[in-house]
Amino acid sequence: MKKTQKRIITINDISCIGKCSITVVHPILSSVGFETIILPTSLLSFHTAFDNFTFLDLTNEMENILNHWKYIDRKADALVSGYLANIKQVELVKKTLKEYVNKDGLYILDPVMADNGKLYKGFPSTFPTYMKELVKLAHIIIPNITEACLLLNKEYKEHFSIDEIKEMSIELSKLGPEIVIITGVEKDNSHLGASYYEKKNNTFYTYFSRKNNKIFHGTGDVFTSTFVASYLNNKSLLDSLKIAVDFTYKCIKNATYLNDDPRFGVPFEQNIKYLIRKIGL
Ligand code: PXL
Repeated sequence: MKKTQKRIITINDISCIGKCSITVVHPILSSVGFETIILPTSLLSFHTAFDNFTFLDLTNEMENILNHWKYIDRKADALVSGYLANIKQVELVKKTLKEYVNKDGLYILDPVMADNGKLYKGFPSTFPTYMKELVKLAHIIIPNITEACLLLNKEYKEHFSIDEIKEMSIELSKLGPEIVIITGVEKDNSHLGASYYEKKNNTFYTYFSRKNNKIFHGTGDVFTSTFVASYLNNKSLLDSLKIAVDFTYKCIKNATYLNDDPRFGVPFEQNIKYLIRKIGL
């Protein structure tokens, strides 16, 4: 057993059915050896891509929890934030970072709010402006292309060239983050993957797997958590990018075999052993 254990706070919703957010991020980070502390933003019967769902906004309870955590000193090495229920929760993420993450801790922001050119149900059009506040504080951000466009006030279109993705990454890094990872990058209409831009050495890199025509829910969360699982286990940035792309692709491939409704997400659970091997644990 290792003598130290990294501790990560995850801020995300609990969607009871339709694997995404906490039900994806938490098991993946736990399975690679991290202690996870959860701060749930909302509780839903199904995620919002279903036609109907119940929605319990947990903002008040988040405030209670954050005020209560001060009674026990247990700061985290990293914060990973995802789906927020409203604008007020942006302030609560800032409070978590300030009060419960070590000074040299890492903030990884997945600015969950949109895909395929559209904001998710329930988000006001002003939401990206508030999300930008968190971009300024994050060390690493992991937007998809739609979210990157919204953060830059750039119009979304079906296709972006790799040069345009690089330009957007550089623009986003100017807002603050040291590393910008963009997901859902396409090559030749046959490959899908992600890119990273690292500010300190001005490097840009893309990595792809084959593209699957069916789109499954929750794959952004699978990508973010496998990236964090690798990077915080001291894999290089490039290796972490490759592991996250390959793992996500493998899960999508398995999901097509199961032939389930894509809204129920991908069977990442069946690939956890593969992830552990890839990370070299
Ligand atoms: O995976 C993104 C996500 C997370 N949480 C909820 C969602 C979505 C995307 O639709 O609805 C509740």
